[in-house]
Amino acid sequence: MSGRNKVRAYLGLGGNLGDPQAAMATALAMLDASDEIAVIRASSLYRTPPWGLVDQPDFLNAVAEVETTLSPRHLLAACLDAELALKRVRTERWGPRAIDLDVLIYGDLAIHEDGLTIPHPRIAERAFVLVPLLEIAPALAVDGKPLSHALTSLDTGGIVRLDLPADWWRVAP
Ligand code: A4P
Ligand code: MG
Repeated sequence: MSGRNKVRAYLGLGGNLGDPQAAMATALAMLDASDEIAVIRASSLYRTPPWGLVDQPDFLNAVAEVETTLSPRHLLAACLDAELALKRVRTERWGPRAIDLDVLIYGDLAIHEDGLTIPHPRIAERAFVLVPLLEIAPALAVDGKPLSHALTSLDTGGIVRLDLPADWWRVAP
């Protein structure tokens, strides 16, 4: 990746069908293989109770910190390409999925466009995003507000950190 216009971004990963750990590892390896994206680090994997539509299996969730020369829209496109390559079947909203990739944060940009909202609008409502995000970026703030404050009002019960090596995502699944 060239040194020009590198932006730090955070991606949210989740899945609850098939082998989500393998799907997330493959997705991160695919993004990292692109010239325009470097995965700097990934959080631990967490087993999390389903949010939204609760009558479905537990999820695995993680967050990755990346550096990218892509625009926000192209970064989202790369995430959607990785999802499609992993043959995610799109069914009901908030329903079960093999892999879901969200662009949580892109530098300090705020974007409200058709099909693209950054920071991701529901970060502060979701312990399954905040717990892994704060693990790798404890001082992160959105709109000048530390995200660690948002976590204090959320229920983190049932969220379990998996005891895996830090480079779980580099391990060939
Ligand atoms: N889109 C706009 N902005 C963004 C962004 N910043 N990142 C658009 C990603 N996508 C963005 O996404 C719908 C469209 O949103 C995209 O095509 C893109 O153009 P989607 O992933 O198809 O829709 P979705 O995932 O069904 O809905 P949504 O609202 O994105 O849901 P989430 O946030 O993905 O939540 N419970 C636990 N424990 N863990 C989970 O991971 N995930 C969900 C799905 C529900 N419950 C969960 C979990
Ligand atoms: Mg999504």
